[in-house]
Amino acid sequence: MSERRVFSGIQPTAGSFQLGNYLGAIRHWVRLQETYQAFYCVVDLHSLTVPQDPAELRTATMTAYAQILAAGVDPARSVPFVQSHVAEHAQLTWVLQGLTGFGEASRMTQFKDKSTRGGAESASVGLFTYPMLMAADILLYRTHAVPVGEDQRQHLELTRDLAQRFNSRFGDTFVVPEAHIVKETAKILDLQDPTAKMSKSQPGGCVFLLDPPKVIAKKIRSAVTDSETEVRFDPAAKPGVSNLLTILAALTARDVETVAKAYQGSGYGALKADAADAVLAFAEPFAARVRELLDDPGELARVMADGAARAREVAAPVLATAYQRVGLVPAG
Ligand code: ATP
Ligand code: LTN
Repeated sequence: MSERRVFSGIQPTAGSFQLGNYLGAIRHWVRLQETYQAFYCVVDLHSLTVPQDPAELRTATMTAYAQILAAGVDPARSVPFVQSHVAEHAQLTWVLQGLTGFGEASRMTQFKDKSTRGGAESASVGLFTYPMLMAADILLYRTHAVPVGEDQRQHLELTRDLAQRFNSRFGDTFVVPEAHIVKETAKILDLQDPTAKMSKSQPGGCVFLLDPPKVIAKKIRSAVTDSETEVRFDPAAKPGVSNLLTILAALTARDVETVAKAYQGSGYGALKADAADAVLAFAEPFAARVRELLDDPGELARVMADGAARAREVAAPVLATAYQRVGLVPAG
């Protein structure tokens, strides 16, 4: 087994993962566990940065964990765990907050978007320090590669800056991680507004993998395209059609140009129908597996506890080193 590590996280903020989460991130998690020591985390602490309902958060965390396993993350080959089970994440965050500039944090576009959406006054301080918690997640495991979608690139840059800053002030402690962003599927677009990324917060154009098959198929068949009829991969001029081609190509392991050629002369209807079939071919067995896992909460809790214990084994000594390097006196 390689000594190189990957780390990634996903928020448990909705009942179901969306297609962009799967194609942009989790599909790559599954692949990377073959060649890396992999740590995959349901980042429940990140969900506390916006108002949340306690019962919903508990359910969403269990469901998110089950979805990671159902997607193919294998506890025998990787370490799937829940962020709040490993206290070191919150502890290292505090250290990193002291190293982050106020201006630097203010430039994070995700913070700017999310805080202006609900009115800047009502945004929490947690939303502002969210990227330092994410940096702590990554740095605690001396991570080399972080598979994420394009929207996380700026947070990764901040994580790299913080690692370098810490290392140069206090001595070599953290690995400076690389973003692992697969270009083809880095930004799956909203089906109703193909200029925006597919997002849980815009449910109209978002495919939730655990939705009933009919709902999923209808959303894909009613995807916004354009007023032409020609199927062509051209993200700038034809974002809607190109997005469907990207989805279909990724799910059938082909490249977009090959897929585009297959629809020359056949119009948008056939492309939409086949894209819907490809999504359902993945989503239906996926949902069945998630239900099976959730039907045995005792076993799920056991796998979770085992993941947390293995994560802590790596995180605890790294935190202890960081504490010691910044000058905190050990307790005993
Ligand atoms: P949403 O916008 O739906 O709330 P999110 O970014 O909050 O999504 P997370 O659970 O935080 O979702 O992210 C999980 C992973 O999915 C991240 O690596 C993120 O980059 C990726 N991701 C989210 N949306 C897309 C998308 N439309 N295309 C590609 N990757 C995506
Ligand atoms: N911020 C990410 C989720 C996330 C993450 C991480 C991703 C939290 N911690 C560590 C990669 C590595 C998001 O909103 N998608």
